[in-house]
Amino acid sequence: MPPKDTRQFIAALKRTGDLVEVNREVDWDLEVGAIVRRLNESQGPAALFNKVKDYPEGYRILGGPLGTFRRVAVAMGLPPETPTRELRDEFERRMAAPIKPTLIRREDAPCKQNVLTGEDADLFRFPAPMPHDGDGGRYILTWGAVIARDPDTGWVNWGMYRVMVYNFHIITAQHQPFTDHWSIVQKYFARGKPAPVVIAISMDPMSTLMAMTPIPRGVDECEFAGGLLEEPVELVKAELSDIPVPAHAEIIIEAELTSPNFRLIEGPFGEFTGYRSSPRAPRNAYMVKAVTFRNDPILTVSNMGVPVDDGHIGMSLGMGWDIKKRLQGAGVPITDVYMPPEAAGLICVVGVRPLYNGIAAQVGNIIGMAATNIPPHIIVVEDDVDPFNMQEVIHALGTKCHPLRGITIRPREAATPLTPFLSLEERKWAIGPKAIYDCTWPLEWSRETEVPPKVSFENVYAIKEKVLKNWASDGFASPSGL
Ligand SMILES: Cc1cc2nc3c(=O)[nH]c(=O)nc-3n(C[C@H](O)[C@H](O)[C@H](O)COP(=O)(O)O)c2cc1C
Ligand SMILES: [Mn+2]
Repeated sequence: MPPKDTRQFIAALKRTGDLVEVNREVDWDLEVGAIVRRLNESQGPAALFNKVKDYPEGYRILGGPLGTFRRVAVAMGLPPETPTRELRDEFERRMAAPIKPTLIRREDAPCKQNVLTGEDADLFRFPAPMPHDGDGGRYILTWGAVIARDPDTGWVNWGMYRVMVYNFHIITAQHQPFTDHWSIVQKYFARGKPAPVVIAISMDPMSTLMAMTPIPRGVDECEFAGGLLEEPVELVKAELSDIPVPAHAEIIIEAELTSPNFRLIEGPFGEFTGYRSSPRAPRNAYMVKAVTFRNDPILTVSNMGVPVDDGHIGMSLGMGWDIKKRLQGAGVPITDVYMPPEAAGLICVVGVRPLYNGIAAQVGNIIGMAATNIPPHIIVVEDDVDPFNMQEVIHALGTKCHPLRGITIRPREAATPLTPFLSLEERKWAIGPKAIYDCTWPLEWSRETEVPPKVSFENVYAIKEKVLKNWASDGFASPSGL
């Protein structure tokens, strides 16, 4: 069974050897961040910090929850060594079968074990880390959900937004304009009303993964989390609003965005691209109204930066899922889609069956229509290349993509303002170019005289079968696959 809260997830990671416990006292000020960062960059295990400076015994930090595909497998209740493609296939199967949440009683909800309101709702009770040297403050949410309810339809949205502690009862956050969360908040502002918002930290790992996944507008992320968990997510009503909150989260912050003009300083922050690319600036501020939390709360921390971290793994699965669905929905003859986590969400590889000319351009058009944080580099390969196999993809890019005919530039697309290669002006207006690399042979080239034959074991040897038959008895190991 997939773990249904952070504690079960920690126990599962311990069993599979994917967690190291740190029992000496560590500092929330940079030390936790530095350790998690180094683990990310070396694809190391998750870390459980059992003693955090200045905080009571029992207040722990889980660092790097989903920083490897192995840990995603554990979170899905699969064997940790599940190959990436199989893991992704199972992810897609479960995403196709969402399950509606259930509402449980307040007294059964662990997140209500402690309830503090007013002045007592003090954010410094929790060991929010200063994640990177150079960050503008302590970040209480680096891996969690910001939850809001559409005032027109009742639809409940979960999105992931970094949240900085401004002072003991004010938080600041940065919202990219195209997100669902921001569209909901705007509706309250249009009516001159404050927007009630709930922040959930340390939910079960699948719920958190759904908060960062581009689920279509109007659909609840929470139902997909249920699909991935293969059972309903349990929710409970918030203390001060009618927003349902995840009952097994470790920490819940209930807050209010009072007006679009209530802006206080936020950032900078070491971002998912592996750079610090957005400035310290006034951004939206939320007033904290209540905090509720489990006894001995465990804060989950992701430390974004140079790949590979939890966000990159999550984007590979979540954004890959969204793009693949869009391409399939448009009837493009694709073989598969893979977003290599090493490219921090900025490269998407699309495999196609080259049935007609111009498929690469069509792929670019459709991905360009996604109102989401979309990759600026799209590599289109044909069906002799496995999009999951970077050795094959990089070979195709080098050998099949004509630098003039093969690269299509879409000069002014919606872009994330965090994209490091954009000019300051482009970042400010969230606009930038996109490149599509066509690594398919032109259909009009003669297969006999123009397309050069690929000199691979698979392609050129008539005696392939004989070699394969004797391979193991000759003493060779199977070539490592994915
Ligand atoms: C670790 C992490 C932090 C993120 N922080 C932000 C952020 O601060 N602001 C933002 O606009 N998007 C951020 N994102 C991207 C959004 O979570 C993503 O676009 C999500 O789909 C938004 O959900 P929504 O449109 O349902 O609100 C972050 C993603 C990850 C993985
Ligand atoms: Mn959404």
